[in-house]
Amino acid sequence: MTQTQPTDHIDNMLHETRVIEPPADFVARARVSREEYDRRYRQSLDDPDAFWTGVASELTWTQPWSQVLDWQEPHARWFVGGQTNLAYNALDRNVERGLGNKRAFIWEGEDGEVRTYTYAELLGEVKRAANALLDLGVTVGDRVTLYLPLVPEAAIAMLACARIGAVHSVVFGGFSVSALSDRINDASSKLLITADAGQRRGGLVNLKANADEAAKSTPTLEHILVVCRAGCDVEMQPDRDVWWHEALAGAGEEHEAAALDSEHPLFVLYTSGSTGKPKGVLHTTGGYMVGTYLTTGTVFDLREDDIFWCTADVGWITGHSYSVYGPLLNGATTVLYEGAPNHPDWGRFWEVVQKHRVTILYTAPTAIRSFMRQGDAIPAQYDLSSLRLLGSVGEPINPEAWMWYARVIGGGRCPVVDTWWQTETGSIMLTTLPGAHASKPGSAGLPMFGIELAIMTHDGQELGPDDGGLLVIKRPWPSMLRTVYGDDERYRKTYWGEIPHVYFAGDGARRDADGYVTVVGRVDDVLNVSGHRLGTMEIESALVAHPSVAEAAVVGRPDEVKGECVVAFVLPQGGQTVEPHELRAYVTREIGALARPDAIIIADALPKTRSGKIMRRFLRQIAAGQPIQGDTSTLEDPSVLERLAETPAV
Ligand code: 6R9
Repeated sequence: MTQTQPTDHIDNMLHETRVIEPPADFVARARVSREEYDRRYRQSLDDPDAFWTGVASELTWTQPWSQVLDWQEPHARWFVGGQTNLAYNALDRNVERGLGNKRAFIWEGEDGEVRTYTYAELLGEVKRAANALLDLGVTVGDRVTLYLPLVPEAAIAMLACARIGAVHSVVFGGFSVSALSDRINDASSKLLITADAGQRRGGLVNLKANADEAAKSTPTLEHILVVCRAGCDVEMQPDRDVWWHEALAGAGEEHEAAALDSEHPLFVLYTSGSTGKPKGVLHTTGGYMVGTYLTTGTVFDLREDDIFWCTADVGWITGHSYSVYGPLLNGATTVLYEGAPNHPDWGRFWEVVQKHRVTILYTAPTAIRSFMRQGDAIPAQYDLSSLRLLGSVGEPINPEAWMWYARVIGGGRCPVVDTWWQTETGSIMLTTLPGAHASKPGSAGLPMFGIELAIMTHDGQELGPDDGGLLVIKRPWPSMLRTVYGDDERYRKTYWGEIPHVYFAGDGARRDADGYVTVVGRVDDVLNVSGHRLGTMEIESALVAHPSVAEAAVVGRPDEVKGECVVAFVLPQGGQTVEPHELRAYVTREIGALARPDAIIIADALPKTRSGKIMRRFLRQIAAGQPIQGDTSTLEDPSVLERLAETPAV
């Protein structure tokens, strides 16, 4: 790295001008060189059939496709007519090519327990789990909800579903009972896989108790399969509940992966949108497989002896694509860590890196900023010399955090890739390739192969260099979402209806003269709190469901560590008093702790237009403690703003 000065305080991405060349020795060994990127990128756009045929042919298909892409806007079918199995490609294929004794997973529990699985062992477990699912009556196309801590069984269950053609829907273990039951009902899941409890910061999260509560209102559920993680004494309902270990012990050892159509649904993953309830983003088999395979190998410059650690929980898309599917498809060794980054202390991540000799670390800006706050002395106590490449994902990374990550964690020798993508895109869309491109801290970089993007105005005008606008994608790509589960109209409207003929990502961005794209953040009513997407409407509906709340408006406020935090303006029901702690507990119960408001402002009125629309723009300014800017004349009562600005948050 040419520039590893201590960070200065120019921390504004719009004025960031540093350019950091990748280290020469990294460039010399890189899987993709600059010329190679240029050549392959050009081919991917000029002759996409040839390009994608080349990538997909590196994997095993039981029946070849007859057409690479069938695009009937806004619906894409990739590798049409082809048949394959993702779990086969992730496991059997690697065993067949001699990787049977290679470690697939190194799992570490929060309590320090370590379990490893070779490819052959993992395949054996997945075959048994596949048979156990079949024994419970799960068949091809059925939905299975997973509500688990980050234990190996979570990945095994995902792979077992993929192996038999059941559609998994992973619900993050931090979500509440009602969030869980809503997701089970939306997918009409037949089976729920959970654990007795998860371990978090030394305490227990009683997942089974939540599952029991949720199951009271989920008529489609037939069974609950329970992983014994914490050895808790949980109530098992006869006929309905089955222990995971017993089901697997009783299941057959042999299982042949089902040959599935390329467009067979692989999973649903719920994510927040700007309106209404969370959307079930649907991904299918062939395209998702090809997208995660390609990006994991090239973006992370993966080689035989790498130890790859993506710190995301499998409850999020990053965990799906880069803790489980992408690394396994590449035959890599992956670390899974169950716990929190600060348990028992802020050295925990670095202890994991040191202990398992992690070579590639992929984590989120919010974690990096938290570490940065704790100072350089903590990571300095650990041997981080095994690291050779660092990645960032989930939200914009501010240049100061980028520089700290490169200097303190990467020792000035590791390139940093800032990867932009979404639950909907399935795999990485924008990044620099570590041995091919210079980095510009704060800017994600260039499009991945096959990704053609533009920055546009709302009315579809393409903008030139340095103009801020909306990030759109101009053609389909293999790992794109196929629809919103059960609501194709919402799919059309949300992603292809904002601007004609392009995919609308919901992010604002700008591109510089070198083609580097800087993603600034959401342009819709979606907050990004510690890298997790939350809809303001979702939190508002949780708040107004409380009996003492008449109205609520939620906005984001910039936060040094979380990126954004939740600020709620709450109007009490006539004459009632609102207890802030009660509201926080209520939101936690309705959605989960990640949605709990950081600040609550009890208001006597909200700023509304004459037609009754809440002007969130002004609320954002008030929440951030900024002076009110903009035209207030459309407000029914502009004096509301002053009163709100003077009301202290609680
Ligand atoms: C993978 C993931 C997607 C939203 C996305 C954007 C933000 C993610 C980013 C980034 C700037 C990056 N985002 N990565 N913004 N730079 N490198 O995070 O998926 O949970 O669906 O969130 O996150 O706003 O639209 P998801």
